[in-house]
Amino acid sequence: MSDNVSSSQEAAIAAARCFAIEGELIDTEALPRGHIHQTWISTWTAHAGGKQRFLHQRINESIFQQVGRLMSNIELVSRKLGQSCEAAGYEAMRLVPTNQGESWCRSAGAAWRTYEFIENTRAFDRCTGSEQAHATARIFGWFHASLAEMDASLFHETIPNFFSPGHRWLQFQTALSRGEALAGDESSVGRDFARRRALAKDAIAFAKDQHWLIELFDRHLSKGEIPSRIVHGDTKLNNVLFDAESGAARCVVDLDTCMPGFSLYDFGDMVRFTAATSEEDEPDTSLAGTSLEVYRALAAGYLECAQDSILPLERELLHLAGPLVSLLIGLRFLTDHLTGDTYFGASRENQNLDRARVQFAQVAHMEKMRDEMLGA
Ligand code: GN1
Ligand code: MG
Repeated sequence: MSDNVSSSQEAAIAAARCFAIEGELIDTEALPRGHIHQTWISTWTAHAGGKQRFLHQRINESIFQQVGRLMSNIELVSRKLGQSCEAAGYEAMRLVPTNQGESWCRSAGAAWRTYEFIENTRAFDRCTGSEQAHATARIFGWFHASLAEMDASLFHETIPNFFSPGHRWLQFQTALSRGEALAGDESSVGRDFARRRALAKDAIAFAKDQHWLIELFDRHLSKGEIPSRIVHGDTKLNNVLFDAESGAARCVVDLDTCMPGFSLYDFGDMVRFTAATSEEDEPDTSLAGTSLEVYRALAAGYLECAQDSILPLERELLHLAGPLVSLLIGLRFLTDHLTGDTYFGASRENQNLDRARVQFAQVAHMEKMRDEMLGA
């Protein structure tokens, strides 16, 4: 074990001990998951003689700069879901309080939180078929319905403009123009940007062609025609835990981006990830696209739960939600590629560019299937 790994393991053990967990700590192991936080699982002896596991997360404070606000949103959502999950046949994430009764703590300078580990479940990075897609859309539909009556003013916008299409476009434009200013600069930063931009020429051109989608949604959002609602904000298939035996959807996880947004964002994010025909970072873009069959199952499942609570305009734009969110996430990956992989990080060369190209290939594929998606 390298020094780095063992010291981060020690940090996780020290943090785990700050939470109100009874029993003896037996083991701690890292769980490599998500792009943002560092996650660990600890195992403890339980009173009844068995074992109990917990999930500890070191919160990424360069992204979530106000941890108190982030955790306040999560407390509100998990409490509310806890009240309605049993009747719906689902479970809710359960936060473990610190020894002082708080929802998070600082340990050796870092911010940590702990959840009870939900046993006997599986998460999927790729969808197994229509049935699973339908169950995914239903659990997120239930999630929306459960939060629909909450007072949005209680929530904090933990990452400003997170859902704003115009803001994502501006971030992309800013990255490009900052790079233009460096053009001809012989420093290593200037050369690196020029190299990254040259590699991404096709993706940059594609993004520019799709600006109309951003304008369309921005127009409706700014006029309030698409209403603000509490959303999940990261409705990827792998943020649903499925029962390891029955395969039924059991729990929605990753409540980090629960805040005021718009429902079509969540539906679109479900489409861009669950209906994807490739991995999110597939280097061979000929494999990237969107499955119409999975899209149909998502639309049916979502409408079963949300039909009565969405406006006619939201229903009308449903088929464009997938293209919009693929474009937005693609723009974010591309921006990260252009600015040196500082947000999502990259474990290999050009990973963020590959991620952007996959999203854009999905946008192009959905454009070809627009009539079929409209009819779903
Ligand atoms: C990030 O880390 P993870 O996988 O939960 C990101 C989402 C993106 C997603 C793309 C806070 O989520 O917005 O859709 O990557 N989360 C944040 O895979 O930026
Ligand atoms: Mg997430």
